[in-house]
Amino acid sequence: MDLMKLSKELSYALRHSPWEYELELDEEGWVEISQLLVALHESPQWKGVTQVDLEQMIQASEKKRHEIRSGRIRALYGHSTPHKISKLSAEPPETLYHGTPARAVHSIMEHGLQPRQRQYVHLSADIDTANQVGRRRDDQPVILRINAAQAATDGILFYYGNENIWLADHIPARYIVEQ
Ligand code: HQG
Repeated sequence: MDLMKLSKELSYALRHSPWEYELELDEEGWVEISQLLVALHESPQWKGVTQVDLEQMIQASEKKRHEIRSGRIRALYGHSTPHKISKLSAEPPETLYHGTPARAVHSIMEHGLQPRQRQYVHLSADIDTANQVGRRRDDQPVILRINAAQAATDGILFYYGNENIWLADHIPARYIVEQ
């Protein structure tokens, strides 16, 4: 079983297009695994997929993108579905980071970090992660430093994605510094 391909299919279903799989995400993005498996089994390449495969997929992935709990599964971040997934706000680390292509920096320093196509802005807990995120779009991404503690004090909400990723609704430019 190609676990990376399975992970991509799951991210597509659980972040972007659940209706194509006749799935409905609940408020926190969960779906029943049994329903997901019914949908996957309709496709010849996923005919034999089981819950154990989903568990192995999560374990084998370098990034923790999905989570299984009590017979349900969800994507932890990345959503673009129209109904915003609700996340519990949490106290962020003092500093967060964001890796972005050089061409985006001017606009970010003017308008702040915006979620663009997704529901939330994605921030990285460390510079390595920010670099990885930025390299998806630019060989030499710019790493922005976010003064998360100050933003939180001023009332900006942050949400936990996974140990490397934090989310926010919008980060005004005054909390962002070019590294
Ligand atoms: C940029 C992947 C101009 C922002 C990654 C980014 C991450 C602006 C792009 C996760 C802007 C949005 C999310 C502004 C933001 N002007 N550009 N005002 N505000 N941008 O893909 O953070 O592998 O939606 O800098 O690793 O790159 O799929 O967000 O370049 O964790 O699990 O607009 O997705 O995870 O791009 O990536 P994205 P992102 P997975």
